[in-house]
Amino acid sequence: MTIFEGTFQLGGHPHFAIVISRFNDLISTKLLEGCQDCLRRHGIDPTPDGPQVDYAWVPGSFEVPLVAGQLAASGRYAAVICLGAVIRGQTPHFDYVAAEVTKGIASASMQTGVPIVYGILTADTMQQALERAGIKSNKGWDYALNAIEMASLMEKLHQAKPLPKS
Ligand code: INI
Repeated sequence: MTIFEGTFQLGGHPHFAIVISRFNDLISTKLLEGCQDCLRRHGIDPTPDGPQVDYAWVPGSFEVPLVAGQLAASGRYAAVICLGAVIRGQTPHFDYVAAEVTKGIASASMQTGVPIVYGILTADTMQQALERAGIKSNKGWDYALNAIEMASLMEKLHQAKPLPKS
């Protein structure tokens, strides 16, 4: 039987899109830096005026799934990476935004068949978010790595020959 597994070296010049939420941009811009650093070190040119990565900025995480879904449906990208931060406040707003962005990204990925990486940090405090966006580690790096692995895996699945009819 076949074992399908993604790698971290992509052939050709695959295109990626990154959707970034401006809300809590102290965090999302740090995630973006980590994400770009990982792409660059895996041979993908992340420069905004370059040929390989397109960027879309949205007001908040709630708006991320719509834009990520449209980009994925365009068929132009090997993967779409979503970056944002939802931080708990004094009201239930956090729960609504976190739930919708999570469901929305999963649903857009399932509907389009394109990997859409869930790079939305959810944290109880700004301190927790900062620790994951550069102080201790930078999850943006991991999100880019997930995108590369999924792009590679999906390419292998697409190339697999259909099974013979029994
Ligand atoms: N958007 C975020 O990205 N993070 C948050 O923590 C957040 N909170 O808590 O309010 C947030 N709200 C804005 C929301 O994403 C929409 O942009 C807004 O509701 C307009 O649709």
